[in-house]
Amino acid sequence: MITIGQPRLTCAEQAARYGYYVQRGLISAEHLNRIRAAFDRLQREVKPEWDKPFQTYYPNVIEFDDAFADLIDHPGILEGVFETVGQDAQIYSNEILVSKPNEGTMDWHRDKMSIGRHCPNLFLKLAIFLDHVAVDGGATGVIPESHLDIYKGPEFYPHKIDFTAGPGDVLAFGAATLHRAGYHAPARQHRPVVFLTYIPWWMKQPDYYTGKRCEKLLQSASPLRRQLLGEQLRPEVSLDLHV
Ligand SMILES: O=C(O)CCC(=O)C(=O)O
Repeated sequence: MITIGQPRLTCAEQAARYGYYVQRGLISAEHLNRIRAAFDRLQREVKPEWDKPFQTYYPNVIEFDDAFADLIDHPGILEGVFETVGQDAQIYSNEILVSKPNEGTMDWHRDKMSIGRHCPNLFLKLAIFLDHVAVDGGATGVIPESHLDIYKGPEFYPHKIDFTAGPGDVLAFGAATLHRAGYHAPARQHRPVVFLTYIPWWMKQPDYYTGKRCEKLLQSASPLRRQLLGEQLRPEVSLDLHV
């Protein structure tokens, strides 16, 4: 194959350089339909952990329906995650955040700076979009290169990107990357996004993550899924080697 121009950056290279990467149309239409049906059922059957005027939060959704669980080891998702976090990746958290029409925007913020100040992209949060999200529909914003100087905040704001997503798009960003949910106009639909966060094996999962103890998930889990759930590292993955 003849390559003309510059080689494309890998996901890990984009994360290192810009603090985020994008995978457009990664989730198939069939899987998205399953996810939408599961989300409808979730809304009917589960009381959210919190329900604020601008946002509703459902944690640990992978335990609720296989449509969500099947995202954690989706080959395209793992390609970027393994490149960026490493072959020893596991889940840190998994939730759905529903943005709702609001008067303003969420504040720009960074996640888990105890991790992010040392190794920003080893705490990698993936936003997985079910539907088209317009620029005024609660679009997730990220600020390129904001992970490069954690002591700066407002100086970065003019350089924001509001991510206008399509169905099945994935936006992945590290802990130190400034991000937020943007303006959500009254006429726009509620905006559910599945968030999956991955960390390396040696980092601690939080207490509120319960997938590791979920019998239903563990019973049928492949060795790869057991690792991702945080139960057992795959035998072929060694923490003493870098691959
Ligand atoms: O809902 C969004 O688009 C942003 C979510 C967010 O800021 C977060 O998960 O920390």
